[in-house]
Amino acid sequence: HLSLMASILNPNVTIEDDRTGLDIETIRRAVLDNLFYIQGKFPAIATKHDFYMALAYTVRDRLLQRWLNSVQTNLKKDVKSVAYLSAEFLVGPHLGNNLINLDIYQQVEQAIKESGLNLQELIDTEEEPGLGNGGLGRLAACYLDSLSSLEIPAIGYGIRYEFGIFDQHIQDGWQVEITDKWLQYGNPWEIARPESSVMVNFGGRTEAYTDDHGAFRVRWIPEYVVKGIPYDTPILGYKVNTANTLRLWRSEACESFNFERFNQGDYYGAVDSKVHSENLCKVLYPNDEPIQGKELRLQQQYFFVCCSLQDMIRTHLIENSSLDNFDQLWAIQLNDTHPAVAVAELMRLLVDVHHYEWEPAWQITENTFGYTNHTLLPEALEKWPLSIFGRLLPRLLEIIYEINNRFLERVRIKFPDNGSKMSSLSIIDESDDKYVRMANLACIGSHRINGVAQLHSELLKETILHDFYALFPEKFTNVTNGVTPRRWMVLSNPRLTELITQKIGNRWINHLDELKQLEQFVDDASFRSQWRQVKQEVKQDLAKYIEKKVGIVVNPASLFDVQVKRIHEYKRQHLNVLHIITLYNRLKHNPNLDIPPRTFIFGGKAAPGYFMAKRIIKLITSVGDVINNDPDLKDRLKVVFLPDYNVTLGQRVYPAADLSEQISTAGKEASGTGNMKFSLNGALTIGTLDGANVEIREEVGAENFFLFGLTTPQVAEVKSHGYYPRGHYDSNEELRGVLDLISCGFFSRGNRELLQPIVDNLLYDDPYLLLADYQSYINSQEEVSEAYKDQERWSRMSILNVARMGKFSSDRSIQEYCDNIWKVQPVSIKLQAYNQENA
Ligand code: OX2
Repeated sequence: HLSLMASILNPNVTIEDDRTGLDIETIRRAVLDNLFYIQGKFPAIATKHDFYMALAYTVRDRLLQRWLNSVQTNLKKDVKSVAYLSAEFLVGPHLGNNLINLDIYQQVEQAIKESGLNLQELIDTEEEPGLGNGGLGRLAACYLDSLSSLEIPAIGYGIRYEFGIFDQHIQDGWQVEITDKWLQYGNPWEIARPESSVMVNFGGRTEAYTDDHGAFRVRWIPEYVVKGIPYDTPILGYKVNTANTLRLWRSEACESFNFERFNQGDYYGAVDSKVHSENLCKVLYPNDEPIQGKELRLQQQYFFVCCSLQDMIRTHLIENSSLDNFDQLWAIQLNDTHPAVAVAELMRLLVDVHHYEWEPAWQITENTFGYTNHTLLPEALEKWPLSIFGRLLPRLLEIIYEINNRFLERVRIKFPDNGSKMSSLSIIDESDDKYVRMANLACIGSHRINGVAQLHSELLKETILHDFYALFPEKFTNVTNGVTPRRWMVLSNPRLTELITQKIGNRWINHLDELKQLEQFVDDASFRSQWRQVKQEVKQDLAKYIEKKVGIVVNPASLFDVQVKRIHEYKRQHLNVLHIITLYNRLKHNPNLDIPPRTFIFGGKAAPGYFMAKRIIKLITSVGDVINNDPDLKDRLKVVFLPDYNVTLGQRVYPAADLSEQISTAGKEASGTGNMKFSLNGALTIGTLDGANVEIREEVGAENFFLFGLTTPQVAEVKSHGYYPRGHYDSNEELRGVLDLISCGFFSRGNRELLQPIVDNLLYDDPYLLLADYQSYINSQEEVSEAYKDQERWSRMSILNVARMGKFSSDRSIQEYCDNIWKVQPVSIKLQAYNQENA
C-alpha cells in the first residue's frame, strides 16, 4: 500500500502489476483476484482446490511474458528448433516446479501463509498429468526441463490423453485399475489454440492424377477426417526467460453434428463420427515396453505425428518462402518408434502436398530426424500388421514401399546376394504374416540413431540393429539418460538442497558437476552428522505417509530398502522378494541374528493385461501381510507396497531411500533413470551391470556400489548352454527353503495355487535368471547390512554418491543431443514487458 500511496503522491512511482508483480503483497492480492474472477469464489466459500487454481493462475500469469517472447523468438528465420516427438510426456505436477524455475518459491510461500494457507498443501492438491507409463515418458519431461533451462528453442509434441495412466488401488493385495480423470476439475496450465487446428486423414484409397504442369501425382481420398486441436503448456527453464511449449493434440470430429442424418431421423447416427473421433485420444495405452499393437494405438500415433508435422511446416512457412531449408531449422527427435511413422508422413507432405521430387524430399527427411531406441526386448519392438496399416493409412503404406524399395536397392549393391541381410533390413517383415517394422523405418529415415546408456548403445549395434550398424556405422551414437536436478532434488528434497547449498553455494542446481565440491567434506564428522540428520527427517516424513496411506508403522531408523518402477519380470521385483523371505527364514531360525532392521518399500504399476506382473504384486503384498504381523520378528522387517506409484509419489520416496534396488537381468534394462534419482538423493545402489548402473558405478566408484549378478555376456553364455534353473533349487538349500515356503501356501493362507505360477515359472523357465543370480544377490545384501551397521562409513558412501552424480543431469544429456545430433544453439530470450503500446 505504500507504493500505491507513493504513486498517488508522485506519478513517477509505478506500482506493481497484479499479473506480473513479485512482491509478497502483490502476489497475495493476485491470488484473491484470480480466486474471485476465475474461480468465482471468495475466500469464505473457497475449497483448497479453488485456492490451488487461483495460485496456479497467479503463477501462470507470471510466466506468460516469458512464454510468448520465447514462442516469438523461436519463429524467427535464423533460429533452429528442436521438435521432440513423444507419445508420452510424464511431466508431473507443474505448480511447485514453476515456483522453483521462476525463483519465487519463498515469496509465494510467504504470501500464501499470510492468507492463512499452507503452500505445500496447495501444491499437493494438484492432480498430476499422468500422460506416460514410466521411464520413457518421464525422460521426455526431464528433457523439456533441460531444453528450456539451457535456452534451446524447442517444442514437445504429443497427445492430450483425456485419461492418463490408470490410478492403482490395492484391494486384497491385488492391483485394481481406476480411470485417471485428471482433467475433471480443469487444467489451469494449458491454453487451447483451436485457431491452429489441423486435419488428419484416415482410411479410404489413393488416386493418381496429372497436375496442371503435367506432373504425375498421387492424392489420398480418405474415408474420414479427424480434426486435431492443440493444447499448449509452458515449460519454463530454471532461472532463465526461456519458456518452451509442450503442444498436445486432442482429436475431434470435423463436423460435430451430422444434420443430414439428424434430418433423416437418425438421432444417434448424427453424433456417431463425433464419438468415433473423440475416442482416438481418450486413453493412454498402459503398457510400458508395449506388446502387440491395437489399431487405435496406430491411429493415435499417426494422428499426433501428422498434426505435429503440419504444425511445423505451417510455422516454418511464416518466415521462410519454401521448405528447402526445413532441415536447417528443425531437428526432430523420435522418442522410440511410437512416432516413427513421421518419416513417411514428412515424405508425404513434401512430395504429395508441397510437390517435391523424391530425392530432395528424402534428403530433407533424413537430415531432420534422429531416432532414440529405448529397449532391447524383442517383444517390445513395434510392428504393425500390414493389413491394418494399409487399411488405415493407405498412402503412407505406398510411401513406405517406395522408401523400402529404394533402400533395398542400396543394400543389394553393398551386400550382393545376401538374402538374409535383405530380409532383416527390410521395413516389411515377410516371415509369417506381413508386418511394417517401425524400428527399421526409423533407422532408415534418421541420420542419427542412439541408445540411452553406453552398454545399451553397444548392445544395439551387436544385436537388434546389427545389420543397420554394418550398413551405416556413422549413424550410431550414444546419449546416456539424465534426470533434472530441479524436480528430483530442489523440489523433492528441500532439506538436502539446503544443506548442500550451505556448503557449496547453489551453482550445482544447473551445473551438477559442481557437486564434486562436496567431496572435501566427507571427512568432516559434523557434516556427516548433518547429512544423517537430513536423511532421518526425510525418512520420518515418509514413515508418516506410509502409516497414513497403508496403515503400516515402520521404524524410521531401519534401513529403507526401496524398489519403485513398473512391475516387470525383467526388473525382477520377485528377486527382491526372495531376499526378503531369506531374511525372514534366517530370523525365524535365529532370533539373535545381528542384522540391521529393514523396511522394504515397493511401488509400481503392472500393465492390466500382464498376468505375471499382477501376480508379483500379489506376492509382495502377501509376503508383507505375513511378515508385518509376525510377532517373532519384533518389527525387524517390514514390507510395504505403496499404491499408485507416480511422479508425485516418486518425489516423496527417492529422498527417503537408503538403498536403491536396480536389479534387472544384465542386458535387459536399457538405461533406467530411477537409479539416478536415488543416487542423487544419497541412496546407495545394489545393482547388476545393466543399463546406466554401469556408468553410475564407474562414477561413484566400485567401493561405493553393491554389485552382484551375471554380466551380459555371462547371461548369454548361460542361456546358450541350455539354462537349467532347477539345478540351483536342488543345490541351494536356502533358496529351496524360500521357494518351498511360497509353494506350500505359507504366504497365501494355505492356498497353494495362488503364487505357484511364479514358482513354476522360476523352476522350469526362469527367463530372467533369478535363480542364477540368487546367491550373488544374497551375498551382496549381506555386505549392505554390514555397511549399514557402520553409520559413519555409510554416510561417507552416501556423500560420495551424491558428490559424483554430476554426469547424470539431463542438462548434460541435452547438451550432447544438441552438439552431436541436433546441431542447435541456445538463444537467450529478451524479456519485453507487456503493455498496451507494444502489444
Ligand atoms: C524405458 C526403458 O525401459 C528404461 O530402461 C529407460 O531408462 C527409459 O525408457 C528411458 O530411456 N518403454 N520404456 C522404456 O523403453 C520403452 C520402449
